Amino acid sequence: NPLERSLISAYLRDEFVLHYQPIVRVTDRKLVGAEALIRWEHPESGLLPPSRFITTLCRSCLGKDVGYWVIREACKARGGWSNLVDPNFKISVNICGRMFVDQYIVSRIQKILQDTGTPGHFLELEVTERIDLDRAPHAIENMRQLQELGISVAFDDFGTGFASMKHLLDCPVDRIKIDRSFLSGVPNSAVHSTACAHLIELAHLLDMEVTAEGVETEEQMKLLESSGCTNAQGYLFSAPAGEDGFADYLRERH
Ligand code: G
Ligand code: G
Ligand code: MN
Ligand code: NA
Repeated sequence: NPLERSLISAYLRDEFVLHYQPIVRVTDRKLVGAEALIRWEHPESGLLPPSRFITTLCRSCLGKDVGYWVIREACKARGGWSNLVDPNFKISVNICGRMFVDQYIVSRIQKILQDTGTPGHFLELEVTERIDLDRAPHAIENMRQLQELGISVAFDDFGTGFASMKHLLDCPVDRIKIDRSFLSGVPNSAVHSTACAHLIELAHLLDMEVTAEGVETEEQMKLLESSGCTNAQGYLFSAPAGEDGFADYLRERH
């Protein structure tokens, strides 16, 4: 697979970078965290978004290594922002579902936390794909052990995955992230607005927090406020920015 070969050389040449998008609390818009989003600084094509390579990367032999590299980079960046953010500011990292299947995931992440001096509660793992729990029953045990380290687990793109409801009930999840396709219909589509409000209500009934993704307008914020949504993320606050750009954003807010 030629893409896979290019990805390997990209990793060896250090061409992956992380961008960061702020996450704010809905009630007062206080900055509570950021999501790390991978990009590939391609020498000829420029900055490539994850949609161009993430599926192949996750399936490749490099998937786990890059996954741990992302966690390490994000923890280092979080450490560098300590004077600019709240002590509870979380850095959220997307990980392929299959990483929970890695029998060493707990010790490898524990090592990253130690090496970078990161308390567990600084880190949130976003699970982007469905984990095959029948084939990997220990994935849930790994999740619980990570939570014992203070790390939180979020279900990403919630509402779009196959059998996501059953999945939600089976996994010890702290938060759901409502996919931006739901917000995109607010306020024009009554169906989308209703679905959004009910997803938030469902999460609360299950004792989970909710981050709404793709928030672009004040009208969307009104719905999130009235539904009691915990956090919001989207262009209304900021697009994802490179590490320097994000640090500038933090300094401006500070
Ligand atoms: O930044 P952008 O909106 O293009 O990201 C699209 C999607 O790519 C994200 O929603 C996320 O699901 C996925 N993604 C981004 N960064 C990473 C990463 O570091 N690892 C994995 N596995 N997925 C990522
Ligand atoms: O993890 P996930 O795939 O959900 O990552 C979020 C993606 O959505 C990022 O690639 C980011 O660039 C994109 N994004 C972030 N905020 C907005 C927004 O307000 N509107 C739209 N259309 N896309 C967004
Ligand atoms: Mn995500
Ligand atoms: Na998402």
